[in-house]
Amino acid sequence: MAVRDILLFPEDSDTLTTECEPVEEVNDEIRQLVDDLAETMYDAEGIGLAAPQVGVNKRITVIDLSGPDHQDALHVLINPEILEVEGSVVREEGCLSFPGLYGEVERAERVRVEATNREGERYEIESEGLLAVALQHEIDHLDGVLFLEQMTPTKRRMARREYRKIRSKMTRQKKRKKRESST
Ligand code: K2U
Ligand code: ZN
Repeated sequence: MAVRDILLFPEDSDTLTTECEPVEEVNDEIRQLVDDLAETMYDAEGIGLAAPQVGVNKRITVIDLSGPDHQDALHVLINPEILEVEGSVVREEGCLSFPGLYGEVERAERVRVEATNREGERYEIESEGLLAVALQHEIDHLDGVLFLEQMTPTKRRMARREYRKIRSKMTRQKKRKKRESST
C-alpha cells in the first residue's frame, strides 16, 4: 500500500475535470490502486477519495465515514452508477483537492447506487445522510464534476474568492518556510 499525492485545483484542474474511463477487469493492479486510495484517504483524514484525485483516470472511489481512527467501514465502488435519487438536502462540503475550502451544496437526500466491489462482484447501496452526500460527491469526481460546480452561482463566486485567499496564504507560508530553511 502507498500514500499517493492528492491533485489540487487549479494546478491539476485538467485531470480533475476529465471524465474517467470504466474499469474493464478488477485485477491485482486495480486492487492495488483501491488499497492506495484507501490509505491516501485515511492519511488525509478524508471520508472519501476518487481515483482522479490521485491522477488516475479510472471510475474508482472509496468512502469510509468511520474516520482515520477506525478504518472499519470501507466502501469500495468500482464503476458506480446512481440508479435512483430522492429528495433534496443542503449540506456543507469540503474537498481534498480544495484544501481549506468549505461550502454548501444541494444534493439528493437519498440515493440508490450500484457498483462493483474489490472482489469484482456487483452490489447495491441505498443510503441517506452523509453517506448519500459522499457517494454523490465522489461519483461527481468520476464525471470530472467538482463540488464548486454544484454550488449556486452566488456561493460559487464566494467560494472561488475564498479559495484564492486560501491558496495565496499557502503560497506565502511556503515561501517563508523556504526562506527560513535557507538561512
Ligand atoms: O472527494 C473528496 O475530496 C473527499 C471529501 C469527500 C466528501 C466531501 C463532502 C462530503 C462528504 C464527503 C473529503 O472527505 S472532505 C472532508 C469533509 C467531509 C464532510 C464535510 C466537509 C469535509
Ligand atoms: Zn472532492
